[in-house]
Amino acid sequence: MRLDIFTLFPEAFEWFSGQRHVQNAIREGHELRLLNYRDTTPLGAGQVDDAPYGGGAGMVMRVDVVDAALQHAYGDQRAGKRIVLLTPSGRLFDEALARELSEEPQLALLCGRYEGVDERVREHLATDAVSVGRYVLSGGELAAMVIADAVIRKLPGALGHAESAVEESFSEALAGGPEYPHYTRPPNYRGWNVPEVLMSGDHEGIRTWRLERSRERSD
Ligand code: 6GU
Repeated sequence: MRLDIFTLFPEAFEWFSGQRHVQNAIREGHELRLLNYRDTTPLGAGQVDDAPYGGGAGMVMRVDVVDAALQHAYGDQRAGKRIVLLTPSGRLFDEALARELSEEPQLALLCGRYEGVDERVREHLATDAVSVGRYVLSGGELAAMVIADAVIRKLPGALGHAESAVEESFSEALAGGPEYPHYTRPPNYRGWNVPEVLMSGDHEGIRTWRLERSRERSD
């Protein structure tokens, strides 16, 4: 996959880019690019926003600035690329959408800032509008990291062998449900005990217990 994140704050992604699974994915041939709208703005002095028509507080990201960034990255080869605008009013992100996006050869995440992004970006430039929850963040960067993380985990080779096997068995054995609870040593801490069955060596019993706990959590 080529994953492009368009943002005014590429430095916000430094920690994220260094994560093990991200580095693994890059080693496997996937690409992660951070593109700063300011580097390709057609306006003078690095301008990217403007006052809203109709008045009101705050500034709005300009459609020509976003279009220029896409043009710089893709030229006229935009057809068929998944271009996702991050916005609190978008479709709620979930595991199914993470899976779907992970299967795209090309994925662009458009981060907005300020009061918002000119609506014509959503209407004419983006293929999708996605939100990571029903609350308002100050910009799309944290949302982009949430989405990029969930998507990159699904790329072949991103997780170590052990992790990916575990991940697979979760989704199969648990029918897409949430994880079961985990415990490690000590078996008794301040009177808080690890469930007996997990230390019993009864593999069938453990499997059943985990499945039940996972089911309880999806209610
Ligand atoms: Cl994608 N962006 C912003 N700014 N806030 C959000 C969001 C996105 N998803 C939930 N809140």
